[in-house]
Amino acid sequence: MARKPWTAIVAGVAGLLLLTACGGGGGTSGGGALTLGFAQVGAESGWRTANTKSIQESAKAAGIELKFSDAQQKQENQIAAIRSYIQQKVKVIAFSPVVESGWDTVLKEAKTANIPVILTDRAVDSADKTLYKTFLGSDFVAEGKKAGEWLAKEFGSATGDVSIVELQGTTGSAPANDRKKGFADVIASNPKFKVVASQTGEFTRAKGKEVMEAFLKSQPKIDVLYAHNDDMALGAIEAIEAAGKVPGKDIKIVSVDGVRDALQALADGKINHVVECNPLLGPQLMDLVKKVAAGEQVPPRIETTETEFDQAAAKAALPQRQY
Ligand code: GZL
Repeated sequence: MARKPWTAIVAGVAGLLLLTACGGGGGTSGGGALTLGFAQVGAESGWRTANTKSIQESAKAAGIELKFSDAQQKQENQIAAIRSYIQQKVKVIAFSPVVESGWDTVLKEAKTANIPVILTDRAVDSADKTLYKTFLGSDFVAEGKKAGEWLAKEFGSATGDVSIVELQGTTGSAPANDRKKGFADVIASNPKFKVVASQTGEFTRAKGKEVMEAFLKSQPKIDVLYAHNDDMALGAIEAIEAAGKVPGKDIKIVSVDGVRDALQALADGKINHVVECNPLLGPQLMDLVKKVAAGEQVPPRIETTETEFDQAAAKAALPQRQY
């Protein structure tokens, strides 16, 4: 076999080193680790904090190099982060869309760059399902239905109208749209259930408290608060107590997420029912990232398993609650 001149061998090795240094065909760091760009919504709630921790810890455990950004609940920041990941030629992009609409342009840019995208937690309303590989998260309509079914049971024997106030999540977000729909579909079956006020509390304690203060001033009678997440319910409890009323008794409260502070309030009788929404998506996400990076087929939608809590279940769950 003809021996290669030593110059050809050196050039070949140099080329290989150069490719590796530049991340080869994209998607690996200098050390060869798979790179994931994750554009997070923000840090608005206890649920989001637990979700971020799960993603960061799982990436480390999976040996995946994580590039992470916090959009402070602004869509323009998430779009900028995704564009930055495209420029950096990451292997996979994942994100939790703060709102459902307005993603087609940037997702088409990722597709053009041959970077697969995974949706976690929240969905988008894009008609083009080829813009992302899969969705990993909860069925928010089912969560809203569970909250409605609890209310229907709790107030089934009530004679007069049941006045409900609703603290919605972030306007235009999938959890706000779907939790509102699921709840409304269930209570529509009984005309005595009346939503007398419904407004966004932006998934935060501070805004939930502020809006609940306004509800308490404007509504002559409030029997129930339906909060799209625990943080808004916990803020509302502060407003209810400041108004001299007893949360959990004068005003019954049903909430969604299942963070530790809400389960404690449930155990203390200040909240009456909590529907779980599981934030610990990290391990499943990393499995999906590796499969997608390898070009493997993945299911179009993967839903998380979750439960709901009454007071006894909350007391039982608290000692082991991770978040
Ligand atoms: C639901 C998630 C929601 C939580 C809120 O999957 O998107 O956003 O219910 C969080 O606590 O802010």
